[in-house]
Amino acid sequence: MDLESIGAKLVRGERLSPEDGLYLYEKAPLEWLRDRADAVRRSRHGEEAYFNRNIHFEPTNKCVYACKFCAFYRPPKATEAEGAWDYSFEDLKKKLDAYPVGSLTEIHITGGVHPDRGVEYGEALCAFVKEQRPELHVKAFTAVEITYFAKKSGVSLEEALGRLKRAGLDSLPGGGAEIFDPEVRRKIAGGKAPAHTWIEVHEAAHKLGLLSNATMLYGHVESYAHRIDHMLRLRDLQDRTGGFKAFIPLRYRNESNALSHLPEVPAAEDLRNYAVARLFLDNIPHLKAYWVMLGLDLAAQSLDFGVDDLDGTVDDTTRIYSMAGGMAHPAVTSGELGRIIRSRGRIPVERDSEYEKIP
Ligand code: V47
Ligand code: SF4
Repeated sequence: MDLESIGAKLVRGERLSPEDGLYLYEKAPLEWLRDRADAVRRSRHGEEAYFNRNIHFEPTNKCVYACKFCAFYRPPKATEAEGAWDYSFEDLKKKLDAYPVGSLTEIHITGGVHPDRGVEYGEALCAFVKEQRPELHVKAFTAVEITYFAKKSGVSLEEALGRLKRAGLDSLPGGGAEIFDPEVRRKIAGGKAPAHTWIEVHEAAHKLGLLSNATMLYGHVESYAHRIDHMLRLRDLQDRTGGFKAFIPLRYRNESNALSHLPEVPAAEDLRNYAVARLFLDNIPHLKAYWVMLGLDLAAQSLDFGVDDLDGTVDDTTRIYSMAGGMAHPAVTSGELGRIIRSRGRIPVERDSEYEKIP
């Protein structure tokens, strides 16, 4: 195996094997990866790069789990003085009311896994958003939250998803995937839904017509082989269902958590990872650089390494990254996202949550 034979496969539009993927992570020069990933990206999306106008809502940071990388969670009995929050539907209404109709297209809802909440809570929350703002796409609840809802309410994953969909859920975010390998998962996220359950939730969602995203948390204790294994499991599921819209690699940030002794990977590693993801995951259409995690400069650079989507305006409504060492108040206007995209010679396109262009 060498770069020439992998390059020839890419030219022929042939799928890369796990061995090819590993070789690219370990041996390919960054410029080589950039040029190949950029060519594949261009063949799918031309010169266009996407963004949307969204906010996040994180109902609570109280969580029955204690993932080692997580700076956001607090134990369920924690008080406000200890940094815990638990917003009411009235609080959510106030947040929504701050945005005039037409200024947003999506709300992204995810948070800690509250011990008392089952699927009834998820249904009520989706229905409340739809009642307040029927025009918003509700992308809500990771597979980990949905697994807990189902267990708490004593229903199957299919039933939980069906009920959430009927209440107003439109799609699932990609969180909770972390790294699928059981040994790594045990070390960093022991206790929460295992890989096969995460996959089952997304498979069941896709079968119900709910689209979803997939993430990968990298740059902590995993190896390149673990990243390839993770993407292979996603690629296999996507072959079965076609329900993933975007893949979102998330670099481990090391502030205020139980793994703070681990250094963060350098920017070149983020770019390498985007490029390999674009080349290896040949069946997930969009590769998203979540600028909140990367910062705007690196997010702009990532557009040259296979990325075609920068996520949304966010408007300082998420604390998952700010608490872990990301930007303190993550917010940009759609104009700023447009300027960043144009700075890399690309055409900014506002999209809805299913990647339809908004004129
Ligand atoms: O699953 C938590 C990650 C995820 C840290 O679907 C951390 O459009 C790095 O999934 N360092 C939640 N990462 C966020 C998420 C997401 C974000 C944006 C868009 C979408 C989408 C999904 O955040 C968790 C976990 O992997 N995370 N703590 C940390 N210290
Ligand atoms: Fe809880 Fe999610 Fe943080 Fe894990 S990553 S501790 S499940 S909030």
